[in-house]
Amino acid sequence: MKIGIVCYPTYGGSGVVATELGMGLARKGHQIHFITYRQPARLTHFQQNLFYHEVSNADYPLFEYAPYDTALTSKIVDVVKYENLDLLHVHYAIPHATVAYLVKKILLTEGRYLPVVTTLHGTDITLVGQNKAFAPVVAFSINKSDGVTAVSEQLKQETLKAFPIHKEIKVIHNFIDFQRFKKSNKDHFKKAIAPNGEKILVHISNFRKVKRVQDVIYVFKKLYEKTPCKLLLIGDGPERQGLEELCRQVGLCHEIRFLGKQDAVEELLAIADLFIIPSENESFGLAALEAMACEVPVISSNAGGLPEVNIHGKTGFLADVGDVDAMARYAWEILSDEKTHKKFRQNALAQAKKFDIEHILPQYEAYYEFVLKSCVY
Ligand code: GMT
Repeated sequence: MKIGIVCYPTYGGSGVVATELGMGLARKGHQIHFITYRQPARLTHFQQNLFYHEVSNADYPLFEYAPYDTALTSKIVDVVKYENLDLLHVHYAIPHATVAYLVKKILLTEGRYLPVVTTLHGTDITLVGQNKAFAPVVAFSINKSDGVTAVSEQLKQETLKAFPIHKEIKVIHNFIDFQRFKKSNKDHFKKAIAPNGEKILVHISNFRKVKRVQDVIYVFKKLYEKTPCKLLLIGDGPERQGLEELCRQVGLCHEIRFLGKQDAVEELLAIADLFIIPSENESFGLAALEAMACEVPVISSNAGGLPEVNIHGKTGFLADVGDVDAMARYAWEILSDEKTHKKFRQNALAQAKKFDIEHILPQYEAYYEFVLKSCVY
């Protein structure tokens, strides 16, 4: 198949999933065309069957906000016609599902039908999507897609609750590539970060409010009272400065390291003893899955789709949003006993295997076939 993929090219989860999906499909012989405003962060090497088309926006003095949606629409129309695409798969509803609708309408005037699949990722539904500034357009655009997928059952239910959707939503969970995410020996990193064998806790996110990174620090403080440990905070975002101040307030700057955005997160996960993700809302929690694939148990909140990934009492523990006491208790329960820790590590890996790209990719391929067959022209 010749497939166009539209996504945000950043480090965010939806861009990562879209890029990994495209790369996986290209390995299987499909021709994949990424259409974005910048080279996707994970698209770092030349690969057979993969193409990248950059959207350039027009600068004009009248525009206070240059109309990216229009530039993206024009670019997609051009790529579809020139590359003869069979299908367009857009990730994150805003504005991609809306742009896709416009693309379809333009191509129809030329007698061509382009099937569109939209994948809902999370904040496009749970946070920003429900803002009055976007909601009617989001609902309309989802309903106009030929196929709609959601990355968790919970996100599907939340979408149906929040919007008047009459389109069937297919759940296709996020996935993990075990070629890349697996436990490896990085003892030299471990020695550098925890020279006295301290336990290492890791959190990875975009440091937005919704991630509640302050809870990670509170949990860490409580754990530190019981055992020597280190905390690695990976990623960057709007909350970072406040978090650095919080570290100073709790007097733990020497034990907490802000590592910024990292490409090879699997190398840091290789030395982690525990992963923490206390989000207010999380449609899936790809970062937790990446940790589990590297045999790292997870302490998470029970928000959104996290219970579909992290299994309470098996791969880690779940607690109510903001319940840092429970999270710290659970962290200690896992880390205080070697045998328990090992069991949780094994369970985390076994659970991650359910989301192996090898199982999930064929679900997307089958869904594309289904959409192509069932399109009403
Ligand atoms: O987590 C973020 O803020 C980034 C966001 C995105 O759209 O890039 O992530 C969402 O999509 C990921 C991939 O499907 C999911 O794993 C994340 O759980 C989801 N984030 C939220 O729901 C907050």
